[in-house]
Amino acid sequence: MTDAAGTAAGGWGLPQERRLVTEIPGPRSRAKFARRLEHVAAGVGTTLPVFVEAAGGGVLVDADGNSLIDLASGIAVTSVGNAAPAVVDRVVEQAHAFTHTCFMVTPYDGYVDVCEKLAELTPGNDAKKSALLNSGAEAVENAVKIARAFTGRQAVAVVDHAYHGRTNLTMAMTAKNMPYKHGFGPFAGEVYRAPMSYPFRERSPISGVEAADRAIDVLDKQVGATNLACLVIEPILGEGGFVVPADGFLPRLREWTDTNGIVFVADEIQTGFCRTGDWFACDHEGVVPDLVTTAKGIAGGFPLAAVTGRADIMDSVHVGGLGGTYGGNPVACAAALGAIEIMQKNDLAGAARRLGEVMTHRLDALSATHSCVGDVRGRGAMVAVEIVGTDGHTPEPVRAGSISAYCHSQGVLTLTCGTYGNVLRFLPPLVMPEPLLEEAFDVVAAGFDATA
Ligand code: PLZ
Repeated sequence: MTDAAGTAAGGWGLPQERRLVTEIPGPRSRAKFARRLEHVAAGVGTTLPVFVEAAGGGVLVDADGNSLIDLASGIAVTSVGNAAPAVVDRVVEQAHAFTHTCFMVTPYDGYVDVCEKLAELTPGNDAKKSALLNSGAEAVENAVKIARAFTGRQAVAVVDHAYHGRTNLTMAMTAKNMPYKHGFGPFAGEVYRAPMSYPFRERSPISGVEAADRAIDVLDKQVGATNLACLVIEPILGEGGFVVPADGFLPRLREWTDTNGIVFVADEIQTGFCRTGDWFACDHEGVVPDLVTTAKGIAGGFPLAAVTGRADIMDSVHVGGLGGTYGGNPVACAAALGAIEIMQKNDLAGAARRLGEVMTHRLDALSATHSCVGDVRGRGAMVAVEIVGTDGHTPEPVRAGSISAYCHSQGVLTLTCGTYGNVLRFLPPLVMPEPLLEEAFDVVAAGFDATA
């Protein structure tokens, strides 16, 4: 067991094991779920209806005493492990000192400390500044505000299969209709979509640079580069299916935005903070964005998000133009400082690479024996498998869902994603003990067999 996993497990005494004592969900979870249905709006979905009562390291313990292996991390959030002691201790200490002042009313150190860390850790060596917010969607909204203020332009470019959030502007920026947008329009204007590099679904092989030129052509012809305030792009698509663009795609887009005075915004909300085996996914190809949006992994489960970028761009907004009541809440900032400390001390980027090797190895083996495996892809501990029909191409969301449901029934929490809903994605906490990850993938493999 690694130091990080040892700390996470030891601190909270939760055995790092899969343990089933009832069917999933068990009777207590089912009773609680009935109450949930009575009181919680139907529009709020549920992936797996077990009620969690404790979580630590790589496991979730439910109301019936089942211990599930966590391959979701609350959608790429608890990278440092659930209830990581370094996070919890700082949170408790901060909560005893004070819980809120509103940074715009009276400032405090934690907010500034997080901004200093963000300047140090995000790509690029220019002077950088940050603004702190509550959610990923809010960070994306603010990045667009800042880009518009800086450029004096209005248009926003995004790509096919993108996911940027559920607020009105970010719904417009998100590609997928169901469930994110259906019936919720009208959407914000001045958002334009360009083709993405999606190697597995290209009709014929196309390089990253060619795919970028295809996107640039659409934006040049349909919007005009000089009308664009920003290009907002996830360096690896998250909800859209863990799509890794072909090498050269992001660098070519970066070059084009630079030449045309367009602010390049990397949405690293899902990919950031060691998830992909680097601090940020942009690091892999040496791409330095103008602005980076972060959230999720930043604070070990507390609601915190940020826009970080070149000081001259960040400072182009008038005083009072950015903010919000809770943005950079002191307790969330304390959590972030604890989470970042764990990532640095325990080299969680290295841990992500090792976990990624285990997962990729297991999925490659499945691909040799199961024709439904269309594509195995991802980077670091952000890995996915795209499930297809016998033609090797047609998306099979039902099969992906069945495999996921099998995993759930056996005590392994998996997620699906993708425009076609046919992608199984794996996001273990980066402190996951390797034997536990291997056990989880024994279950995943059995799920492929059981649904064949
Ligand atoms: N940008 C790249 O991944 C959030 C969404 C889950 P919020 N992804 C999980 C769901 O169904 O709502 C996300 C993301 C990227 C932005 C966001 C939005 O972040 O914190 O959920 O607002």
